[in-house]
Amino acid sequence: MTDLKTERAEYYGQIRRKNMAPLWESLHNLVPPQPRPQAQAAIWKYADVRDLVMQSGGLITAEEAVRRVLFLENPGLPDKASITPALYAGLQLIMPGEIAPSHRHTQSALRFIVEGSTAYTAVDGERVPMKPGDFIITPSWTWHDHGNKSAQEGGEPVIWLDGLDIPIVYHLDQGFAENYPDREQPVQRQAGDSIARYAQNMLPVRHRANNPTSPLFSYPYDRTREALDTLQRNGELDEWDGVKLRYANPATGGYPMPTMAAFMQFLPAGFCGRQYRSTDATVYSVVEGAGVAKVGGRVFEFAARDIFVAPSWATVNLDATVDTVLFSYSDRPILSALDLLREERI
Ligand code: 1HN
Repeated sequence: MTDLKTERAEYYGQIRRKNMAPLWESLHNLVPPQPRPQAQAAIWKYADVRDLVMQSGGLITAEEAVRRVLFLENPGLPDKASITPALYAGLQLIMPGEIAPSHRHTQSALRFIVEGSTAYTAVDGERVPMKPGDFIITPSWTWHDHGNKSAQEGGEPVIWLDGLDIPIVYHLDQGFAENYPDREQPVQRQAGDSIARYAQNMLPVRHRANNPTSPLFSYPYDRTREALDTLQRNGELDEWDGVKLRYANPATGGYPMPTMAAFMQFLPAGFCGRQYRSTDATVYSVVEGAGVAKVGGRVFEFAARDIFVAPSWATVNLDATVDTVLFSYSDRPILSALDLLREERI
């Protein structure tokens, strides 16, 4: 027995020197009966992190930082700039009068505005206002810069949640980036242009609806909230999800971007959600209200502006103590495209 062990160890040493390894030693880890995420369920309480985000405003300018962001790192994925294996999350701060300079990259980004109303983001020549609860996309390879009103114009610090596909793009060695020659890209379309073209249940007459990226950049919260509110008043209530909608590419009905899905859901006061799980690890941002999220074995009491994450295949129960609205995003389009997505309503 010991002889065989020694013999095998020697043999493993020999094959390692040839850049090979024995599958039989790792087969059970490589092909588990169900996902065993290294990512953990975790919560970032806004009350704990807001001051730290604000402090960064006194330590570095947006110009120097390029993007002044504290990213939220999953405690099970240290040093990987990952909140889930595929996705990144960060809290970005822009102070009055600042500009975060224009650039573009292959990574896709979404912005979910958390606090402050005076900033804008420019995407492909159009400036889009940023208001709390708005969902805004910066598709792959689109020029983008952010700005804020000056203090004299009433500018206030603005904080948003960035969601990007950084880890998966990094893992696939697909990162390309460029800086725009000027700090800001020129404004080429008037404010409201993309909403007028794409958010009125109409499309430009010759629009070709085959792009996997939404032509609509901004999904303002007042419209989202009204939709959820109407459905709720009309009696819609799923026992798992409450009232839940998915953000769509209006030209195709598909996801807003090829790598990230986003959702908004309303949970009425007293809602006690049934157990759910899915293989898309999901980041939640609390828009309004308060409640309890049970994620795997963990119990998170959440309040407005908190952020929490559910790993792949972790069970999730959502309870609301008062009327609650949750934004969430995940890598669902990737899993769907690869025919890997599984979900279970328990
Ligand atoms: C980026 O371009 C932004 O444009 C935010 O606001 C976060 C993280 C990594 C790489 C690029 C932005 C980012 C980023």
